[in-house]
Amino acid sequence: MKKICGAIPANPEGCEANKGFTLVEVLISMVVATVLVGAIYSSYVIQQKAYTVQRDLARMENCLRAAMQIIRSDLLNSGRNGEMDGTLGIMESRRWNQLNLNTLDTGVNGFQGLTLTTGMDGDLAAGILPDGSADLGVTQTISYRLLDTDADGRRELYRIDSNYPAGAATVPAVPNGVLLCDCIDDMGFAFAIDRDHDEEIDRVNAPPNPSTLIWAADVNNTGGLETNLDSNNSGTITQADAGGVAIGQEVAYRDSRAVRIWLLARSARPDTNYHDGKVYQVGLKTINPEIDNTAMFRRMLLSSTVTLRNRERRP
Ligand SMILES: [Ca+2]
Ligand SMILES: [Ca+2]
Ligand SMILES: [Ca+2]
Ligand SMILES: [Ca+2]
Repeated sequence: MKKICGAIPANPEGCEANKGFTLVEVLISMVVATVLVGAIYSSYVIQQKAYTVQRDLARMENCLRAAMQIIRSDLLNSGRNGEMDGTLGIMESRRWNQLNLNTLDTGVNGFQGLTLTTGMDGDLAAGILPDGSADLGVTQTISYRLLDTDADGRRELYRIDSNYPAGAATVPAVPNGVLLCDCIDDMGFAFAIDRDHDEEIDRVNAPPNPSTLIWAADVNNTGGLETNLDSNNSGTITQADAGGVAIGQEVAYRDSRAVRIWLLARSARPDTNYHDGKVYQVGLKTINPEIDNTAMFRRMLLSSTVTLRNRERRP
């Protein structure tokens, strides 16, 4: 018959031992628990990091696509109902300082912008529209600029609209400006042109590809197009084009017939487990993250071409 044992003294003779855990067992349990909690925590951290990266990428992509859509739409409307005398349409695409709206800058802090105009209600001349309403002869000037107003190393893309109330600007330094994207690394534009006005976009007939388009840009920042960015006539603009080749006499923006747009976004935070070995071409600029020591940032490049609709009439 089993004896019921009291609590004290422990394990008197004849009693069935009421064993607790030994110190070794407790230590082993603690080690196992610690390892388990550690594994669960690292798995949580890894998942959290993956989630943050995915969220950042999704945000960049949404931002890029929305901005591209707005730029495309403005380009399609540029020069609307306008005369082909240079008073409506694309005005300039030069490099501007990232801190000062009115300062041209071909250096490292200079970023390519775009300015275009459209007749708000007809053309520049006041008069009566076909539907009988008054044509006030009002124009709308829209500029796209990259600025780093919050000095975080990434550029903010602003759409500056002359018809937008200056008092309602989102940033005081950018009157009439609306912030489209705050994650931009760089922006670029190139222009397909018709210099001889034969209604055909001008091409280069040279090896290796006959009839490649001239993609002109204002590399010397003078306000006219003088450089073909596709200098090796490969049909694409890459680092191998080494900044482009001269096309002879400077071409006015009113002779452009299509616009190529590049938008490059960059993640907010560096990722020490990530290495970007790609080289990006954004218009006239080559961006090599390895050389810039920014290879731990994720980037996303979006490019699109707009054929300008409002170029059929000439004075
Ligand atoms: Ca910034
Ligand atoms: Ca032509
Ligand atoms: Ca020029
Ligand atoms: Ca090329």
